[in-house]
Amino acid sequence: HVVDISWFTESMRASRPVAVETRHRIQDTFPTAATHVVTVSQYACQRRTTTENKNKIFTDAFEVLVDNYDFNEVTGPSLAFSRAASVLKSLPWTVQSLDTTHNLPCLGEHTKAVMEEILRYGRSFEVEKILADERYQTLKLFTSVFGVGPKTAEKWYRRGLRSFSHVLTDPSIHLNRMQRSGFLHYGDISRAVSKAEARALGNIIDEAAHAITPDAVLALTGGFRRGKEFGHDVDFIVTTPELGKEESLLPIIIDRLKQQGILLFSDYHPSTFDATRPPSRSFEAMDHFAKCFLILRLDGGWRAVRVDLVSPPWIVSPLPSGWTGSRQFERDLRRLARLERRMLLDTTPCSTKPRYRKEFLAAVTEKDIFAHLGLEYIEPWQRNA
Ligand code: DCT
Ligand code: MG
Repeated sequence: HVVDISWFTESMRASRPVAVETRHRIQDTFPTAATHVVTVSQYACQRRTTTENKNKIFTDAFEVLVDNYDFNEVTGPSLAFSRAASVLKSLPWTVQSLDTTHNLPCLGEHTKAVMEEILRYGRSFEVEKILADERYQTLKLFTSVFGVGPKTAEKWYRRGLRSFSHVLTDPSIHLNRMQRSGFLHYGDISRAVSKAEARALGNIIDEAAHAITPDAVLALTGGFRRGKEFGHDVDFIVTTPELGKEESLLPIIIDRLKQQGILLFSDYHPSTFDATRPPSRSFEAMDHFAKCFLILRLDGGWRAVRVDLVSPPWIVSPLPSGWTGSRQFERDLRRLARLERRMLLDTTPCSTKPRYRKEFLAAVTEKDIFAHLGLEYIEPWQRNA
């Protein structure tokens, strides 16, 4: 009864051949001499990745490199190390020798050199050098504040600021509302949120949504839907089958939370949904639905928690598809659709591009979306890429 068109696909001319999927074979020699062949796809959406990461020693190092490249706005190597980390996270075995990685996708020369160092010395000197770098440390510190992105962090760094007290006492620095809340609740919101806390927040928001309409539907999404024990925030989708009513859900929920005295911060963005916009080709395309970024006070061992709510129209999705993540999983779904299937995956349903023959494939469930893309269904708990 529900039509999920949140993952709009647009197929090109029917005559165009569909690119052949690139698959890589690896010899899995772990743990005994008994060898069996496993194929590992270069796309995260064709791999099953649980929360159990057997190669954390490598992926932690890669993440430092990714952050550092991002701070320097170097996108190629940043993506390369993100992809490499994601491939290693999907392995059910720990890499103990580079010999076992020959046929794994996405591991380039630089990646392998870092892995070699870690295998040999237990650490990477390149990573250690970055960790000791003042600019890296400062940008890492500043971007850990809610509302402070790499641009702002860089600006502060260039002004010679190196610590929170520098920022907070500098008369020339004007903090916006989000940053003020970020500093005010820094201790609390930089502490991980537990599953039990996520559940407690779910009850509060569910109650607020149901007070508006008994038909409201609330679904947990983001990392907690993927089975993570902890998160940096709690993500929810909230909607209702009454057409158009979803527009008013978030403002009323926010108002109610305020009345209850538990709203510490709210940044509401109304829907910017525009049917004339072509689907986005961007990796990072966010959807255009009404959403809000909140800080709520959770009772019982008082603490502040970051909460994101998104409210798409019912027809688009009561299903938590695009917001489930992981980020790399979503990126690779789009990349595979575009490069291997000649389709565009997007949350906005219209393209005016004349060269393309428009054909929208409706999906009722998340499973339909995978099926349209010719993919095996990957459970949310297997999407921790
Ligand atoms: N998302 C995305 N692209 C981004 C950011 C987010 O596709 N650049 C999607 C995927 C996950 C979802 O939004 C929620 O984002 P986060 O809360 O940042 O991620 P998370 O996986 O829930 O991780 P955490 O546990 O740290 O909150
Ligand atoms: Mg999250």
